[in-house]
Amino acid sequence: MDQWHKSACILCACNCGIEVLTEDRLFKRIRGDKDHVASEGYTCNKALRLEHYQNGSHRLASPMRRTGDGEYEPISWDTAIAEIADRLRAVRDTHGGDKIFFYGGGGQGNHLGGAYSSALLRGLGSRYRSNALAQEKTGEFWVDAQLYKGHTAGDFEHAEVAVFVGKNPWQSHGIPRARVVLKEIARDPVRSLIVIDPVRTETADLADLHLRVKPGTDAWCLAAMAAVLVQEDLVDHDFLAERTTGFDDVVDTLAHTRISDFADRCGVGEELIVRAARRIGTAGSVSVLEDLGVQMAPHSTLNSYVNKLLWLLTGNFAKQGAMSVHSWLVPLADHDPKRDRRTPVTGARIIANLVPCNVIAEEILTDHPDRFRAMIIESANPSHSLADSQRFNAAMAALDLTVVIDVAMTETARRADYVLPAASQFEKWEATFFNLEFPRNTFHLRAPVVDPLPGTLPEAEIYARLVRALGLVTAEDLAPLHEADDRQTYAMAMFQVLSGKLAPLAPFVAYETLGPKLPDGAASAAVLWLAAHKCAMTFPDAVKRAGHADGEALFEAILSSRSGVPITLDDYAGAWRYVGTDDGRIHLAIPSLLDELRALDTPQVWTSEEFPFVLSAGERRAFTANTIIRNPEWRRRDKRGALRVSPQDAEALGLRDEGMARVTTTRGSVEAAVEISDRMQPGHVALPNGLGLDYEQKQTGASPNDLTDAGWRDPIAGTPWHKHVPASIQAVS
Ligand SMILES: Nc1nc2c(c(=O)[nH]1)N[C@H]1C(S)=C(S)[C@@H](COP(=O)(O)OP(=O)(O)OC[C@H]3O[C@@H](n4cnc5c(=O)[nH]c(N)nc54)[C@H](O)[C@@H]3O)O[C@H]1N2
Ligand SMILES: Nc1nc2c(c(=O)[nH]1)N[C@H]1C(S)=C(S)[C@@H](COP(=O)(O)OP(=O)(O)OC[C@H]3O[C@@H](n4cnc5c(=O)[nH]c(N)nc54)[C@H](O)[C@@H]3O)O[C@H]1N2
Ligand code: SF4
Ligand SMILES: [Mo]
Repeated sequence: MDQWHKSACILCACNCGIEVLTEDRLFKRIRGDKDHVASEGYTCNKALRLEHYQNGSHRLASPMRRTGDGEYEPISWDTAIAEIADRLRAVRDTHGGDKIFFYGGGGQGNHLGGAYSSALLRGLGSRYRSNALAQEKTGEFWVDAQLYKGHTAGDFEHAEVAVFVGKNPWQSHGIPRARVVLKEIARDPVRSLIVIDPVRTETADLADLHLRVKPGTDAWCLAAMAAVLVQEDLVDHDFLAERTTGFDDVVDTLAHTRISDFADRCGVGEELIVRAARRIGTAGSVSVLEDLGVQMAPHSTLNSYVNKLLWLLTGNFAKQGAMSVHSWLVPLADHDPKRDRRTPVTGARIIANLVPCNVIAEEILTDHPDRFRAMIIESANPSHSLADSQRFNAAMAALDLTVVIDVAMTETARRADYVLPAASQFEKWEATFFNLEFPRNTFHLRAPVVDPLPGTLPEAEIYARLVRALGLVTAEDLAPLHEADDRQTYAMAMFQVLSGKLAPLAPFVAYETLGPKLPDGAASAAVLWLAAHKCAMTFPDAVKRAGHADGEALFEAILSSRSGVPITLDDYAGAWRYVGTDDGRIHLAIPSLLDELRALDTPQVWTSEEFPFVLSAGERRAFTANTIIRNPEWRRRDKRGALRVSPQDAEALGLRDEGMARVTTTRGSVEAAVEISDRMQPGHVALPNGLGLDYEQKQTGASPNDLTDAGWRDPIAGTPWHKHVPASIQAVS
């Protein structure tokens, strides 16, 4: 029978609430959920096409074992679990559990299952993991950890001035109800929208001030803006004196910056830079969001730092319309700058507990005794999404064991020893930990929309079966929790677990003992019971203000609400409570980055005679969604994933609209359809992300990481410079 079911869109970190009208297993119609706690009915064009994720020939319905090069045979779940457990045990016993590497743990919509992976891995003695955050956000996390030990959110809903740096929220979102909020700001004569982007994006079209930098030169642009604030004394002296340290060191560096030279370097008129800085320096409130345009380009970590100085120097923190540090249900990142962990082979810095994506292959393709020997990959497609696909594939082939857990036979799955089919995000209890808002932070636990595709399992059950097969927990360990017949006794028994040797396996313990008692088959939600209690203990007042008496009440609210719930509520000044520094102040001086800032006096260029163009490899567009939807039919426009080129370059190169071009870099060469676009500036070309996927044996578009080099990365965080790949372009006749 036809029925509407509440769920959420899984195509970007906003996870807008949706309602799905099903007919059998088909998604007949999709609309925004007006009751949703964060999105309030909003969706963009992409959510309506989720049928192409849910159903299609890409779906896996049986565990598979590799029999030869690219050949697989279906096997039963029992066989798969027994064999994988044996082979994990063998790696642990021969080389040590720390040689088992984990990649993924959730994409844009599915983090609940990943919460159980840590139980399996820590139970095996594994210590190293990574995911996509370590190719985009770890530089920013590192800066955050020095400045205030927390993660920030902007209040764009109320900001007088909204600034987007290397970010195109019209297409990529990243803030709730992005298009509505952008239009409101653009319409309001009192408010201003500032965009820093080499491309005239849809967001830039709405901007009051578009600082159209030359690609890769944001460090000069941002430094010039910060220098205007200092040199024209547009800083907030009271805020800086009362709430921060290190201001003098920042002034020492920026007082002498030659603003007009820096303006020349980044190709933005000095007058425009001064206007933008003055607008920020005199506004009642400013919110700023940076993203891949600066995080995946030269000076990435420095860009994050100087960008944050713009709002810190002007005191735009912990007030309406400005920036704040926010709460967590489950932290995405771990902010302890004192712990300097390094990877075992290359000695790369581990930030937020994540190995930089760009060194993973190097950690494996070596005869170093500490190299990784096995990899479990879940909810990620690193053969496609990591820099230098060829090298990552070679690394997979060099491992003793590779296991992929996915809904689809992806580029990565096709290289694994075992492939385990997961139930889709609409076939199980699911959630994300992208809960990044302030002053009201929210969480949404989704119930299944349809039954699991036969043959698939939710991740929580897959990890639990492996833990059981490995005998990491005994029946005796679980007995006291099984026996507890009310939540209070249960909590006491769990407290014992958390203070003993089984603590790392707590999510599994909760799944086994609390899971079966949860209503409607919501066993996978058991880990949220732990998270809710931890959240209520860490932020008791904010949780109470959100309407939950304690952790138990928070958990019950999460479990029973189908449109999400507020988890914490603060007043704006309350943002200071989330600042994690010992003295409660913001530490403005980061000496190594101030050195890098001073070194900007020396010009830098990354293109060459051989590779004269800057390629942005992986742009977000109206119909891209990482590699979450594989069927090319979902794309209403830009079906082939065009290479966008300026009219001037097209003419010089003899390129035709809809014709083909060859793009070549130090690492490879691809062909792509051409779109001539006056949004691009000369010398800059862009390919979309998520293209180059196989569907029914046919590949559509070019795969950006056939072109990228893992060595082309940030020196501090190891994050790739995908938005700035030197390339050459030729017309293909
Ligand atoms: N439609 C869609 N939305 C998505 C996704 C998707 O696949 N499709 N993916 C989601 C994910 S995982 C993420 S991380 C976000 C990313 O979201 P964004 O960071 O907004 O996405 P991009 O389009 O990769 O890059 C943003 C902008 O950087 C600009 N840029 C390129 N080079 C430079 C430069 O040198 N300087 C500056 N200042 N800008 C530059 C590009 O022109 C582009 O407008 O999007 C999320 N949302
Ligand atoms: N060149 C270049 N490379 C890039 C980028 C770029 O801009 N340029 N962007 C980078 C960024 S920001 C990101 S976030 C990454 C994204 O790349 P990845 O982190 O690799 O993730 P996705 O492409 O989102 O793939 C998600 C996978 O999860 C699977 N999946 C979907 N639902 C489920 C489920 O319920 N269970 C399981 N087990 N699997 C599921 C999908 O089939 C898919 O294989 O790409 C990065 N790579
Ligand atoms: S892709 Fe669109 S509808 Fe889906 S979560 Fe993101 S903004 Fe919302
Ligand atoms: Mo991302």
